[in-house]
Amino acid sequence: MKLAQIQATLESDLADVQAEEGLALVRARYLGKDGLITNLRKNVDFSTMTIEEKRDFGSTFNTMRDAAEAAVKAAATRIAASGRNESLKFDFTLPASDRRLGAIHPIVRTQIEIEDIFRSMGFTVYTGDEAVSEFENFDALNIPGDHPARDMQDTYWLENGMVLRTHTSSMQNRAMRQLGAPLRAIFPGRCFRNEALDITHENTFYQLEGMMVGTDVSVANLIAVMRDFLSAVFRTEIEVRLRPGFFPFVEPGFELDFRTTLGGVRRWVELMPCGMIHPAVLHAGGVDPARYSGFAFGLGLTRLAMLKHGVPDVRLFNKADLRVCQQFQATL
Ligand code: FA5
Repeated sequence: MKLAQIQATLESDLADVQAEEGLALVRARYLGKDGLITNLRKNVDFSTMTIEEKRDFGSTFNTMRDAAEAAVKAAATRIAASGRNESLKFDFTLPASDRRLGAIHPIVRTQIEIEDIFRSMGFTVYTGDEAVSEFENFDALNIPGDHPARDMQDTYWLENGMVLRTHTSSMQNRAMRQLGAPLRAIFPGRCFRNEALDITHENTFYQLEGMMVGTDVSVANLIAVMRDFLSAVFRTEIEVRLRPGFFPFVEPGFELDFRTTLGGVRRWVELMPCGMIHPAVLHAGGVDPARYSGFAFGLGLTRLAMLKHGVPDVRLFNKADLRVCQQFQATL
């Protein structure tokens, strides 16, 4: 092959190559031990050449070899910059270079914060099951089969007779049986109701239940714990008030409101039902109601996350809409 021909094929071979592996082959073909350019020198019979001819050949050869090396180097740079180096294997041990790593979901984030606050007040975090027995979800909570309160929580029944828990109160019985009295525990988790969906109702949402059982636990303890807890969540002094509320598993039962300045307006916000645990519920959990009393509350964790982060529609939480998620990425 003539010099000009070798140069031309080298250029076209380099233009075609897309990966480091291919480039190594091209380099070997021209500049390797048995390469087309290398062989040009091997095949010359220097014995028949004058000194001048030898000098000319040496200079032409060196120029050509250096130009070929430079062209191979330029191709290597191009391949690296294109990011299409197929010969590179993905190394899972490398540290992440992309800092957009995602963020903790605002509900989970709120849950973690609340767990920390309650742990600091001596509460245990207790997780339960999402599928529970009818007994745990209803009967143990003083809601027998014919009780109208069952209709208020439109229930998903499983074929095996169990239910997708409609509220985290379904953990109360199990906690009393397993932990015994006295106890302080919270149970965060997902609940399910066959609801008509709107901006405040999802069929899958989070609650965070809490209970404190001891020898002389009173409504005053309930108010104090709730006030401290909410002040820690909102990082400002919070006032609370109780209004009467009805749930078969508490007596007396309350709706708890809190007051703070949200969105520039100082107002009462309805937050959670709570009350003193009904003696029948203590009894069903193996706790002697003559000796122990306690309070329980059922916080709408999803609703609290909405309040805390100004989310206007509960359905946004379950939609996995990146435009929503990315806002939390920036703020959390
Ligand atoms: C209960 O579920 C009771 N178990 C709470 C309770 C616990 C009372 C302990 C007394 C003692 P309720 O159905 O009101 O109560 O639900 C409690 C909270 O869960 C509501 O205030 C609301 O914040 C939230 N919640 C209820 N249904 C939904 C829903 N479909 N979507 C989102 N949040 C909901």
